[in-house]
Amino acid sequence: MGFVSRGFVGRPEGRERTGLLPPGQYDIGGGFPVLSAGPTPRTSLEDWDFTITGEVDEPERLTWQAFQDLPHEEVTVDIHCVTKWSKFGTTWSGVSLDTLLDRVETSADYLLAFCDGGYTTNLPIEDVTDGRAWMVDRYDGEPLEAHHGGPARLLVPHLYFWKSAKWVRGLQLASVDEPGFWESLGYHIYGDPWREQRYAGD
Ligand SMILES: Nc1nc2c(c(=O)[nH]1)N[C@H]1C(S)=C(S)[C@@H](COP(=O)(O)O)O[C@H]1N2
Ligand SMILES: [Mo]
Repeated sequence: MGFVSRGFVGRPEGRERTGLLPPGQYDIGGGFPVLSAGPTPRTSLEDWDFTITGEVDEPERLTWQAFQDLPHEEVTVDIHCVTKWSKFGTTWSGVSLDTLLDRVETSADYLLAFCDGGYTTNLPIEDVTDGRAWMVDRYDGEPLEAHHGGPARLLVPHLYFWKSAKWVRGLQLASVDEPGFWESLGYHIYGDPWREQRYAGD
């Protein structure tokens, strides 16, 4: 029975843990490395907000309380870092990007997530809708620790983990796919671990 983890029993929405390793990855087991391009920013929850801007009819702004009041889902998924570690069966809780993007009218096809500290990452909207991405504020039943992206971060588990931006403060919607931080530095514009899209040209 040891193999029956919480993520293994049916959960309707989202991509669940598969126990499969994408090419070139290894299982890090119980570890959970911290990978940050700069210092951990600290924004108080009173000052925190989440905005959806850019090509939208009306920009949206949520306070921390308004974000908390949105329906949260628990998801258990595998994550895959471009530095080659993967971690199976990570459990998070957060707001589906379907729920967040339903709050604006847009014809945009892409978004750029922006963060405290200046990090950005680009994503097709198709990749963050239909139960494939969340703004998570809890990990393993606890509030998300600051070094792992708290108060809230993106979780886009079907792409390399650099797309799961930490300390996210908003989404800028656009009709063009603008490279974010790592994508501008030679990492792949899309980053599918199953196709091993680590670097531009892969
Ligand atoms: N804001 C921000 N988000 C970020 C990063 C970062 O440096 N800044 N690093 C990315 C990378 S490369 C990875 S692998 C994951 C690491 O998340 P973790 O530190 O919780 O393991 O966060 C991603 N999100
Ligand atoms: Mo990473």
